Parts: sequence; structure tokens; C-alpha cells
Amino acid sequence: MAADNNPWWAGAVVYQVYPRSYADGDGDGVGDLPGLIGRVPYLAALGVDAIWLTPFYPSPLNDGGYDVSDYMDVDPRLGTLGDFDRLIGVTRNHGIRVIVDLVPNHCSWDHPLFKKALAAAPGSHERELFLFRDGRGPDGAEPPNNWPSQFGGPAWTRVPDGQWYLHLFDASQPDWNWRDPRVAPMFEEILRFWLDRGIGGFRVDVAHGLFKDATLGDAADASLTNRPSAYYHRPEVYAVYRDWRLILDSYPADGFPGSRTAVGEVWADSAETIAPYLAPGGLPQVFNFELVKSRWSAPELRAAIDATHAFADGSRAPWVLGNHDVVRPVTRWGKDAARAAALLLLALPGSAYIYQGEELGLPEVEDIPAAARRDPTFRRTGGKVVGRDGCRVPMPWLAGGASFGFSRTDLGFTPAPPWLPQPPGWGAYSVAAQQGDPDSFLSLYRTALRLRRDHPVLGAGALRWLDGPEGVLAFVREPGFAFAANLASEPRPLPPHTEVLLASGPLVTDEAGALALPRDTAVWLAQ
Ligand code: TEU
Repeated sequence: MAADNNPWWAGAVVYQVYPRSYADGDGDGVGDLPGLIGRVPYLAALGVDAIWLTPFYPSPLNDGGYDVSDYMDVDPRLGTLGDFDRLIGVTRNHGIRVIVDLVPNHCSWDHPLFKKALAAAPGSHERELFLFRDGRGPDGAEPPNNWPSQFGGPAWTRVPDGQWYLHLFDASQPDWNWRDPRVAPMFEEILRFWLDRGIGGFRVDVAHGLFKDATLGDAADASLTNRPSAYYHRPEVYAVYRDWRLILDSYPADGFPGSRTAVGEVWADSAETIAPYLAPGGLPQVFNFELVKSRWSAPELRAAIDATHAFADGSRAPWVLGNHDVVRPVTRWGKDAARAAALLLLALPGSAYIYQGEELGLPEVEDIPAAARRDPTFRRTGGKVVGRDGCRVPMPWLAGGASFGFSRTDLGFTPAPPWLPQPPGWGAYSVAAQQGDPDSFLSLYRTALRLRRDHPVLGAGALRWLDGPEGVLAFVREPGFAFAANLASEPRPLPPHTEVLLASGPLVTDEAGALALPRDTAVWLAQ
């Protein structure tokens, strides 16, 4: 499909795997790479073009692996580099690419360079790799500035000799000092390490971080913000991505340049804040979180979709309904709405990301006992922010049995319980329970992905809004395709069509006997 000027990622459907919660191949209750390899045929049958793996690197797991202690290895609990290479081989055989997570804003306090910095004296070369400062107030007992941690509390932690170090996230995640000349080359080496192993690209964690205001002075606003600030969206960061782009484009796999992507996780307040990341020669892609932020309302969703047209189409800013950081769409919007949203996601022009379990309609697990919670936000806010564990509960593969098939059971011993508890009834959402049922979430995703591949317009045509009745979100993609969703409470007529290709739920007939869209239902139409 990919033409010279249209790399594979421009229209790709990418499936996000949270490896610890996907499939456990050795019975220790933690998902791993061998487990994932065993599920590649499932992903191929689902019909995705690529997978994005959240961190699988050695880590003390204070933030689900986003606290990396070695950027160029696999956590022994998840497998080996040999397993990673095997994953690349097996996915390639199915035409699936692998995108890996890169965490350049911070590492783990277990990283050898941070351990060295802690052992070294204030002002040392070793400490310069991070952001160590003296505190304020009498005896320096106050943090050096007013910056908040994203996970609650101050962004600074004091070490025994009295200095403080900066961490925009958990205390176990010290921020790198990107103004030190040793940091950029280190990350370029990491980039090449994984590119050389045949990956399709990177997802860049907190891509709006990295550089902080050089004076480390107080922020104008001490509350959490995604606006340009003393610590986010500093203009120095764009040069880093220009350098990375040159490296990505120097890997001309598949016979054309631009085949390796980097998709930035950029949380921002506006299109203007995001646009510079996508300037020529910058990041190939940044996530489009507008659908995550939007309520289930036709005018709001239309505005959310239009918001990105100001700076990028969906190929540069892939669409997302959910990920490992946000409440599951089924719980945010309701089950029927989440099914309709899936058809919206996959009908929009450009690339789309699906978070594992979305295809099963998994809800947020809201009643995880406090003692079982793992997200550092829960601890750092004293439980006020419940955190993100509820969307990270291990996948149900089978309708019953130990951990609903998450862990292999043919190992001759009883597998350990999953690292996060699965609720009773989880098996009803399992792949096994859904795959034979034409009305299941899984069947809806499979059919939509197949149609998306087969229907030429879904790969090309631009979006043109249809002004439908109140509560209807509808657009055409010329020639021959239309999408419509009804978010109003009363049934609404379908736009002109020759055939209903797919519906997210049963349609009804109006008084005149014509097909109509009930509430929270979407259709794909041939025109
Ligand atoms: O998330 C970055 C980030 O800013 C999130 O905290 C986000 O604001 C929040 O989750 C929205 O609900 C990335 C990763 O996706 C996340 O899992 C990590 O915890 C974080 O970076 C630190 O590495």
C-alpha cells in the first residue's frame, strides 16, 4: 500500500500492548514477551498493522516500567533480547511492525548513572547529568522551586547530603539534564540500538518534557498544566527531534526512506502548542488526544476532530480513544457509545491507535483494593487520585480458569495470581467468549478492520462533514463512503446510502419503514 510519499505509518492501525498485562508465558503472574509472541496470530487475525509496546526494559517498576534502569535490555521478568528479536521476526512474518516506547525525560533511580550521581558530591560532573540543586529557606529545607510532580506532591526530593533532585513524575524517576552535552549522544545510541534490531519506530514518552527553564525558577502557575511552562514545551526540545528525524530517515528499510516513525506523546492545551513538533524535519507524528478529552457529544466531537485540522491530518496526528493512562472508553462514555466510537475512530482519515482490551470492550476496573494498587499517583496523593491501574488489569483470554487464560496453564504448576487482580466476571469479556459471537465487541473491531483494509476510500478520501439533524455526527469520504453516529436520544434517519456496510448496534425502522439510527449507534455506509 505504501507509496514513496506515503509511508506505512500514515494510515496504520497500531495496537498498544502493555506487556505486563497482555499474556504471561511463564506462569509468574506477569505478562512477558514470550506470552506476547504466542498472541501474535490473534493480532494478525484482528488485522492491525503494528504494535506499540510500552516499556519492557529493566525497571524496579515504580511506574509500570516508565522508570527505566537500562535502556538497552529487556527486563528479565519479561524475557531476553533474544525474545525481543524473536518477536520482531514473528511479527514481520505477519506483516506487523513493532514500535517501542522511549523514555527520554527521566530514568529510574536504579539507573547506574543516577546511582553514581547520588554517590558523588554536590556540584560534581556525575550530578550534572541530572537536576540537582540546593534547597531554599533555612538550611535549604524547602524545595528549590514550586514545580509540582505530575503524580502529586512537589517535583523535588531531598538526598542525605541536603541537595534536592528534580522529578516531574515519581521520586523514583529522576529527570535527565538535557543541557548536559552527554545526554543527547546517549539517547542517539539508544535509538540506533533498537532501530538496528528492526523496529518500526518509537513512541516518545512525555515528548514535551526534556528541557526545563535553565534558571529552574518558580513557575508562574504552580498547579499542574500542559500549557507551555517552565518545564514543558521549551523550544530547545525541537532540535532534539530534528536530530532524531535524521537518524530515523537514515534507515531506509522497505526500499523507501521515512519508514521508521516516532510518535510523540505531547499533552498540550492547543493546536498552536503542538504544531512546532510537526514542523518539517521534526517528529513524524504526535498523538491526537482530542477524542480522549472530548465528552460524548456530537458538536464536541466534531470540534475535537476539527481542532487538529489546523495543523495536521490524522496521518501526522493519529487518533486515540484510550491508552494505559486514561479511563476506558466504555466507562467514560458507556458501552453503546464506545462501540459507536470505535467505528468513528476507524473511519477517520489517517492512523489510529487501539489500546489492548478496547477491542473486547473492557471497562475500567474501579474497585481494585487499595492494597493491590500499583500506580504511584495513588500513593503520592494519599489515595485522592485513584490512578490508572483500572485500565491495566491483565487481559482475559478464556472464559474461565486461573486468571482467565492470562497465564499459561500447561506448565505443570499453578501459575501465580496476576500482578493486578482481575474482577470476577472478567471471563465474560474474554476473547474466547466473544470470538464466535457476531454481535460482540471483538467481532465489531475485526469486521471494521477488515472493511477498512478492503475499502479503498478509507485509505484515501478526505473528510467532509454532513450537516445532519441535531445530535448526529456524520461525514463523507469521497467517493462512496459515509459515517454517521446518532448521539441524540431519539432515532435519526440515515444519510443517503446504497448499502449499510457495518453498524455498531441494531438499527430500527421509522414510521415510513425506512432504516433509522437509534441512540449511541454508528454506521458505515456505501454511497
Ligand atoms: O505519561 C505522561 C503524562 O503526562 C501522564 O501522566 C498524563 O498526564 C496522565 O497520565 C494523563 O492521565 C507518560 C506515560 O504514558 C505514563 O504512563 C507515565 O507514567 C509517565 O509518562 C511517566 O513516564
